Parts: sequence; structure tokens; C-alpha cells
Amino acid sequence: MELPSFPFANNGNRFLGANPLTTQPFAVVGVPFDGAVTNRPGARFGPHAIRRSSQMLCDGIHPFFDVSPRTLLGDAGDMALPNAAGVQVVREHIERQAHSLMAAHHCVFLGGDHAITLALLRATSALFGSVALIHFDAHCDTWPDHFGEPSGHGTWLFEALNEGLVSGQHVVQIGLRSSADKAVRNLVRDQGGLIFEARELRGCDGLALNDAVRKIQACVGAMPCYLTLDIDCLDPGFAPGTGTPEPGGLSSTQVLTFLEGLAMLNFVGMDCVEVAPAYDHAEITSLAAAHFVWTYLASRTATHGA
Ligand SMILES: [Mn+2]
Repeated sequence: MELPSFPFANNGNRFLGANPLTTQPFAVVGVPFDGAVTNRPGARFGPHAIRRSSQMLCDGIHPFFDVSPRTLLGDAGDMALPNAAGVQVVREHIERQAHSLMAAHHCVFLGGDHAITLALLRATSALFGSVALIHFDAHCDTWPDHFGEPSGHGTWLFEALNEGLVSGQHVVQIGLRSSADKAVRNLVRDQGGLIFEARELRGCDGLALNDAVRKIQACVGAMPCYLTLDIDCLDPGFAPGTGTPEPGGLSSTQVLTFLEGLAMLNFVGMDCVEVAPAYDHAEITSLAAAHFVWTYLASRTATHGA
């Protein structure tokens, strides 16, 4: 008698048990770099933990979009990166690999710390021009330097704006609440973009978030849009496993409401960063990340070819 395959079996640790990447339209790619963090390292193990937690999603049929991304999805494994190079050299390697992958597939990158996003946006901009950006985070990441050094995981958006990779009027930040100089915290708003601080979203869920969703839709319009989701946008109660946790954050359901409500945007790629499994408990953080990536991929599957 042939036994059914156990749904939580280790399918080579590929996201959602997908096949290795060949010609599928959607790709998941690990970017295991955490050399630019401020506080606790460990996000280099994020891709493995997110893939492992995604095994729980079984057939992958999403209850809101009513599709499974699995058959349209391939897992490219992790990028090959130098082990002891500085952030600038690592970013060159990331950009080169991301560019060739994004030219052929709609990609979701699993971080890694947030410094990788500058390289991913360089690849995105080379293919799609200056893009709109949806940025979930506790931190503004518009610091002009990283504690005296030119670049770190909190400077990528400052650099991306200066390089013209993203269009300042079409940047939307959601969940900000960390300490920072006021001019740094408000940079995106001062350049014409939108900021929804965690404070403004307290107590808002479901329909109460529709106003924010509508404002974001109006801001981004039909522009090619990149989504970057720092898992520390969530309250540490929902995501303890991250390097720089900030109390007073979003709930998992708030983020899911945004992802579902923004499904009609013209997304061209996504990353989910800063999952650091060494500080996690019961896979809470990696499960949240897997759900967000799955929801994004289901939204792309639902609109694929439409
Ligand atoms: Mn952050």
C-alpha cells in the first residue's frame, strides 16, 4: 500500500514544498547575509527558517485569494555570497544574481538583514526604472549614515532615494516607531511620500484600515511597485525573532489586511527581511514571515495573466 506523503515532510526545505526553480513565473530566493546589522546578528538563517515554517501551509490554497501559488513557484535556493566580504562587495554579488533572476521571474527574496534591499532595488530599477515602494518596518531606514559608516541596514532607503531607484513621491512606510532624529524620521514625508506610524494604526484593524489602504492605492497608482517587509514592523509579541525589536508594533492581522487590500497594485518584486531564528520562540516569527510571503505570492497568482 502506498502511503500518502506526510504534509509536513521536508521537501528539500523549499518554500511551500515547491519544485526547484526552472521556468516557473514566480521564484523564491534566499539572501543569507547579516553583516550590516546594528544589534543582534542571525538573519542569515532567516531563509531556512521561513522555508521550514512554510511547510505547514500544506497545499498552499490561500483562503482569501482562493488559489495556491505552488505550481507557478520555483525555489532558487540561496544566493552564493562571499563569506567575509564587506557590505558593498556583498551587495554587488546580490545585485548581479537578483538582476538575472528578476529578468526571468517575479521574485520574492528571503533575507537576510535589510541592507540587502539596496542591492535588490538596484536590480529592480535597472529592469523597471524608478519604482514605487511599500515599506513595512519599525525603523525609517533613512539614516544618512550607519554610526559613522556610509552604509548599514538602516541606510538603504536613504541611499535608494539618492540614487533615484525609488520615486520619493511614491514611497509608503508603514509601522514606524523607533527612536530617530525628527528630520530622519520624516524624510519620506518631506519628499512627498506617505508615512503611517504604528502609533496612528493603534486599535485599527479590518475595515478601519480601509482608509489607509485607499490612500496607499491613490499614492502608488499603476506604477511598478516593490514591497519590502521588515518583520520587525510587527510587535515583538508577534515577532520576537529579529535583531532590533521595537515594542508597540503592528499585529499579524494588520499586515495581512494591508497585503490583501493592496493586491491590485502593480508589484514587481518583494523581500521579507530580518527574521533571526536564534531569538525566536515556537517559530512565531518565521511562521508570520511565511504567511506574509505566501499571501503575497497568492495575490500575484490570483492576478497572474489577468
Ligand atoms: Mn527594522
